[in-house]
Amino acid sequence: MNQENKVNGNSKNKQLDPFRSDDRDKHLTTNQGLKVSEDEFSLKVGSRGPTLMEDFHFREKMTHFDHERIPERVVHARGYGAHGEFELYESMKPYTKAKFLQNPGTKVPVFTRISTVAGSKGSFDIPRDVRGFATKFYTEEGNFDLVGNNMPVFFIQDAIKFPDFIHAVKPEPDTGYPQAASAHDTFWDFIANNQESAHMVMWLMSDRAIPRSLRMMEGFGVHTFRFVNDEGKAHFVKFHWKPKLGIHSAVWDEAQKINGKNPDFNRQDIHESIENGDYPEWELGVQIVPEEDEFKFDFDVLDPTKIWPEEDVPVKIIGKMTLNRNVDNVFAETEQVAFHPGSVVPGIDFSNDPLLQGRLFSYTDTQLIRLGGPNFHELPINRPVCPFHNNQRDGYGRQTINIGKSSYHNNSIANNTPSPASVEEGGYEHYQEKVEGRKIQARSESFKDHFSQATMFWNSMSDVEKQHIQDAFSFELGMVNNKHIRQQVVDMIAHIHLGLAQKVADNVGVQQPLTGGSDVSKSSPALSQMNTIYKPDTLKIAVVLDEGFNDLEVETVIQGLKEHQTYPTVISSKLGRIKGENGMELEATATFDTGDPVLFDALYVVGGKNSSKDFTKKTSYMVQETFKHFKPIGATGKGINILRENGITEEPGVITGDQVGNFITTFIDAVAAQRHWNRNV
Ligand code: HDD
Repeated sequence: MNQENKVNGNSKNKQLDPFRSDDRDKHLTTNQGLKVSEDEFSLKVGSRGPTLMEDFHFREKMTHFDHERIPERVVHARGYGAHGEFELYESMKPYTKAKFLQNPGTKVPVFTRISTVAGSKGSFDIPRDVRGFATKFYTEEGNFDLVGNNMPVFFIQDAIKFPDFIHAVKPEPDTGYPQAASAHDTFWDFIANNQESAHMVMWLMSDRAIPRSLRMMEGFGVHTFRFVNDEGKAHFVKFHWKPKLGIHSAVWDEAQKINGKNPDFNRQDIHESIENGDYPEWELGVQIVPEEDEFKFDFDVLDPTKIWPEEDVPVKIIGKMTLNRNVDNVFAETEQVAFHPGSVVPGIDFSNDPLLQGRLFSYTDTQLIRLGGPNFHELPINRPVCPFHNNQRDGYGRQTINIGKSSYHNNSIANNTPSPASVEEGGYEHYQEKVEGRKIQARSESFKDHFSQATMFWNSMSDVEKQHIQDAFSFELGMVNNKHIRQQVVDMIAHIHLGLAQKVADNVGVQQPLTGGSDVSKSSPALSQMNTIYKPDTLKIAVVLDEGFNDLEVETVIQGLKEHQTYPTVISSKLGRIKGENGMELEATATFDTGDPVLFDALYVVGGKNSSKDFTKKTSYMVQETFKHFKPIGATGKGINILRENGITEEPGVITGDQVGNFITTFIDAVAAQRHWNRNV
């Protein structure tokens, strides 16, 4: 743990401190504080006799253990959480009275949990899936939770369908599989029969669904919210998180392999980054639309299957979140944190998006069963940093000791306190939107165009991204047993793009749709990951070397790589010191077994003086895999021979060099580019 952070905690960390317990160098006690003298042998009648009920330490220890598990989240079960802070760059005063958005420079503590959606808690990190992106801002006016995803739209338009959708994507009920995968019959059956999902499915089939690093993906509040200023005027607003390292993804073959080689790949990456002081950062952006413009778009601003194209409504960057402290205890913090899109502060309000409206019910309800009662707000991670007072009392696990006789309103014995605050005193007032209508259960006409933005998404992709989407559809539908479902989905894709539907149809053995297509020609360049930020910072480079390597050269290269903020790892046939030709030693911290190429962002091949056949064979495997996944490869000295043997020296993103200085510069450029798509793979 970074000591500076541990010591100079923000207000949330200071609040958490009294709850932290360091058991090191202490005596073992029972929960009653009694010192325990024996923790290996239960109390028995003679050393070979039966155990006695009287052994209170045994009973307490075992009972606690028996009750250690709580239900996992019904969705978003697998998550990684970290603390940090949000700093405001630009005042939002014209739009919202939220205090933490008034004065540039204001900092508030945050806790962010990033999750996969469909898989169980023990599943793997890079399934093809949406990522949850939930942030709790601990503000002086109470907690504001921005409970979003890494995709800006959703599968359904009304929350009443959420249980159906989740049932469809979770493992099938009669078999219990597949785990953490949408590539199966029930998911695609749902999609084909609920075509409002068309736009979201395009995102799910895109590279966005397989982020290489959680530090390199966007976040979105998805719904339209409202900002309300101190004059009571409202604007519609959408929230965005923009990663400072850009948006980068794995390729599918690589992702599948990572899930086997290191199922914790994403969480380990972000955990280690924070430990190394490479704090992940996202800028907060807002898109703001005046209420008067509500009907100026060719989509409904309340529809959660629609984006506001950034070229039409620019994203204004207003602040930055930095995650700078890992949790001390995953259960106490990451598992027990309870988010709720309904946790807002004065100046932030909801829209009538029917998905958002339904979510406002679901989150407290789910915490009641997951966290076992109504007092989960008292758990240290969930407490606001400002005081809270009300007449709610009792319930399982209650911690607050409320003093006094009165626990009701109105009262006279406590001077009618706690008392509601006026708006001027900071009391939350719901936005007084005028709403009239009949009570009906129907989809608004303005929610019925399911395909235009799906086509816009397709139009916005580069050729490589289009190919990936086509491959993803082909893979996913290829896993669907029921031919009828495959046909239905392909017919649905035809409404997005006929050519895509026809190619997928060919790949999955169903009839090519002959009609369909779309006349939407609009595209939004901001949707393509190709137009992102490219930096070498924090990328991991495998350095493969053997005994007798050219140590002077390698030392300079490794030094150069470090100066460009990358992380070289020496890999060899065995762990430990490897000797260079001039006697210099380098420590191999991974072997060919533990350092699979899919776990690295780039490869630097050094080789050795008299490398064995086995070394060359294993290095060749690393070269081939790295090459196939379009990742940068560099080689110097004997390493160049190995690249030659693999016939790839002339390919894009493959850098060979005898002049070390030039080599470092060109290799780093190739590393920063991350993927070299125009290879002959
Ligand atoms: Fe949800 C968890 C995000 C629709 C019901 N959701 C959950 C989490 C995130 C989201 C990030 C994990 C929070 C954490 O890390 O603890 N959910 C979304 C987004 C949605 C969305 C961005 C659509 C725009 N969710 C949605 C609907 C419903 C729910 C329509 C139900 C009506 N979501 C839940 C839940 C969860 C949850 C069942 C499971 C665990 C939890 O709440 O705390 O209540």
